[in-house]
Amino acid sequence: MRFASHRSSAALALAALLAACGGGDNNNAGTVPQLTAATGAALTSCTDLTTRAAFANTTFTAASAVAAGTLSVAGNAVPAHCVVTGRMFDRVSTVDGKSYAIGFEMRLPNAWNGRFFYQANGGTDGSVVTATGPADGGPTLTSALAQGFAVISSDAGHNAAQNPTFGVDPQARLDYGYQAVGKLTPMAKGVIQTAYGKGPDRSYIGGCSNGGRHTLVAASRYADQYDGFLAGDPGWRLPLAATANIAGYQTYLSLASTPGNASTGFTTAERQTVSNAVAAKCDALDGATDGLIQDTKACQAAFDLNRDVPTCTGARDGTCLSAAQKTGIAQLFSGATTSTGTKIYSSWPYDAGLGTGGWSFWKFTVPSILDSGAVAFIWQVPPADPSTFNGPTFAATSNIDTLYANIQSINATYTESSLSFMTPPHPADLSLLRSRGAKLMIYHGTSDPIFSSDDSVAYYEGLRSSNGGDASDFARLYLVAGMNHCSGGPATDQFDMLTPLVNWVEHGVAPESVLASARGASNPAGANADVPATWSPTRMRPLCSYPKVARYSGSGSLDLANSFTCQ
Ligand SMILES: [Ca+2]
Repeated sequence: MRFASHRSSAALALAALLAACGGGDNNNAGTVPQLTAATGAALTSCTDLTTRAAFANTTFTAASAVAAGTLSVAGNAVPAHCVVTGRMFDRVSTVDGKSYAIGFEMRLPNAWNGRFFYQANGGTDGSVVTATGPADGGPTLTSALAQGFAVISSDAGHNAAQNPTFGVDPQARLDYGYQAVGKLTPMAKGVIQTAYGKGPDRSYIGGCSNGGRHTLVAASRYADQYDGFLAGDPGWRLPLAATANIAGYQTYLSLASTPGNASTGFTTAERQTVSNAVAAKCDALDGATDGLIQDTKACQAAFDLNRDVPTCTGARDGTCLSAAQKTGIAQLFSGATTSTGTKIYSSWPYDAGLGTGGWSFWKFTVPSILDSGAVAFIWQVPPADPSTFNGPTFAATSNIDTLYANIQSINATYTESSLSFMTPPHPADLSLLRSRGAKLMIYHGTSDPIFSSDDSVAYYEGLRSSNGGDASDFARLYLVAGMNHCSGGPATDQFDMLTPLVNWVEHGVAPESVLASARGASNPAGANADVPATWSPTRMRPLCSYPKVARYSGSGSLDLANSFTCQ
């Protein structure tokens, strides 16, 4: 309700401003303010923080000094820092009788850069991941902690053993959805104040997958708390994505040559055949036949599954698709629907990264082991009975129309639907974020098989249309050609997007492009097995601010970023 009341007052103020200026586009009046840069400070206490830092509903369990080099990121020693652990809002659920708390750790550099980073984690949370603060979704060469940020990481209100049945408790649902971020943020800023003698000058939040979702939810709900938002492959409509993935799983089961094995409904050889057919139509559209389809939008118009992939005349042998496969797979790429034709989630772009193991894992394995439990316990109303639940059976046999209705339901115990607590309210309205001078950067792999880059494009187009057709003064989107879910795929999937975000927020340097590298053999953060052997292991590309795409200049190495320009 706080958000709604703020929004209406902001709208009134904006209307008054527009009237004074003689009109203009909604939300897009005037230039955005420039925020000042953060200044650093030295850590003044550590082991005494458990007693010095006192906050309501908070128990600090330990604080200890961590020597330089104890942690490393991509072989680089993380500088000396202090780690503080604790939990907030200890409670016993009146619904399931179980104990819950919001567990966290904070890592506070001895040499602090004056900034705070909220590390938003993936999956269904439940683990206090080491708070190094990844600077993008995949294996990175740097981290927020190594760059001098004070970082917090949390389990978002339940532990790993409570996954996914924590959803039986309605408050644990809400903490996971958005409230843990709201509860932890002021506490974390208070700890920083105690540890350094001043609070953070600038605050950032970022993560990939569910962490990208947390980030976009925070951009709507907590725009007053953060100056920079870094959302990777965001599952910003996660319950819908999971339901659509279960629908897709059932389609692949119906096409399976081995009953019960969804991966035989669209085999590795068949997926590579489709990838090759897509590349044949689309790779050169960006000027370079280099295995990367940069012009994703043009590709969707150029490629036709039915026309461009051979139809099997006999048995399936990996070089063709059966007529039934073409119908079923084309339907899933255009977006799984209910029985009455309502699109559940999103379309998916055809891309060159469909033949990878990552694609297979998310489409054929995850519905049974992750989507099923999340839908059954965390999102549907009422939740399933943990004593009789079977994930594979749930994924294979649930009626999709029923799931689609149940994730939008409420009752007297579960008073907020999953689409309310999991997704950003009023996603196209970031007027508070923009008017404060805060900035949002989103990246998304075009071969992501669980959250569609089309859905991030839809989110960004919503921002553009509510800002007179241009949101680039406060929000940018970068599509990563070929990248699977947060990393992997035939892609340049290694990049530091946090540094450009800081430069934009604090110095006004608009990030027209971000430099990205392939993770070939010998990469310090670990090699990506999907990098083709024909590429340099350090191939580089500019990731371009949407709607621009990286186009080949016509000369120069296909492995060098400066052979490409954003157009
Ligand atoms: Ca190309």
